[in-house]
Amino acid sequence: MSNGERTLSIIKPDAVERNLSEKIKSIFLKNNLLVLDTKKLHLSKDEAAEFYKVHQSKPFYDQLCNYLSSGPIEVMILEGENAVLKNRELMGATDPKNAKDGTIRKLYGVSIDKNSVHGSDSVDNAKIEINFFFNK
Ligand code: IDP
Ligand code: MG
Repeated sequence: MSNGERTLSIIKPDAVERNLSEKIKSIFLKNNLLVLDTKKLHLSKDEAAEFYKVHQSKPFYDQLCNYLSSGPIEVMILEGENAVLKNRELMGATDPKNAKDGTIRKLYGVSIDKNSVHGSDSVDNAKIEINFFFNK
């Protein structure tokens, strides 16, 4: 049975490397986002480029793809009421320097690229991103 909105979360290489996965998941659970499925993997640069292709015109695209493919990541499907927006709020601003107290990026982010987590930015993109990793 499923009755909530879904979103995709990624724990990025900097956070996997520091063993922050369980701490980050506990923030989701405390905020009523259920972790429906999870997998750990290491993307190739081509796969990272495919995942981030919406950013291909940005000056930081190459750096972004190198970074996401630099080490293991953990991807998960989160489900709950307003999951997309709620996850974005829990993540905090893209640049950890601007993230509010208590957000994941404020707590754990190192820099604008090593900002510990990814989250889908809309319901439509969540579907595309979940399908990219989980085929569902
Ligand atoms: P988001 O992750 O908060 O949704 P986006 O604008 O979608 O932010 O950018 C995707 C990722 O690209 C960010 O998480 C960040 O790691 C990286 N990024 C965004 N803007 C910059 C930048 O100006 N310089 C370097 N990296 C950036
Ligand atoms: Mg984004």
